[in-house]
Amino acid sequence: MNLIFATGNLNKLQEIKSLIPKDININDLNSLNFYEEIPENENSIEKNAVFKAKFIYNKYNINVFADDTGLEVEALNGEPGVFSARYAGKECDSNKNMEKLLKNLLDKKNRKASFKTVIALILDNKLYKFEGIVNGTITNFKKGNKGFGYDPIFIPEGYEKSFAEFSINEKNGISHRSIAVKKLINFLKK
Ligand code: ITT
Repeated sequence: MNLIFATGNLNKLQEIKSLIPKDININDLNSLNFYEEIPENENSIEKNAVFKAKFIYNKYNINVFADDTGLEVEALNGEPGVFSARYAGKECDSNKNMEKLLKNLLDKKNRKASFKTVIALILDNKLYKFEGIVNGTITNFKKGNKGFGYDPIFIPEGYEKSFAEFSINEKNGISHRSIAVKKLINFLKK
């Protein structure tokens, strides 16, 4: 089976490729000569995932899935959530996003947070959705240099190290993305 993964994020691609069995062939957007950024203007993680998958499906009429992920922090009423990628504004990057988040949590005792991934799959013109959530806490400062995005400031429940201190295989053992991907794989194998 051939599937396009509609992402511009090479870290996600690497994580997902190492979870998907070899008989499911994943190609990225470069294989379609698509190098643009797909807009993410919806008001939920689920809707953004669906938008990204539909955007590519409508353009290329090809089986495709997309991943939208957000970090939801309890003491910030679920922020950055759908704004995770652009939390620190237009010129943001992961460091600026993490710094803003740590600053906003400076006076907060409640450090609870969760990562949520929704994968939207369009297969033979039908839409399917798969969700993965992992609970944890936000650190006081960045720890570790593996992973990507908010990984250095997120400690999953039951652990003492941040996701950026996990190897890719360890992260794939418990992460939000891996929970959603495993549901996707089970569905595709049926
Ligand atoms: P797409 O092309 O797939 O949309 P993206 O990087 O824009 O890639 P998202 O909108 O899903 O992806 O991600 C929102 C933000 O959350 C972004 O800043 C990511 O770096 C971050 N993020 C996503 N998955 C993460 C993970 O597993 N660990 C840490 N941060 C993550």
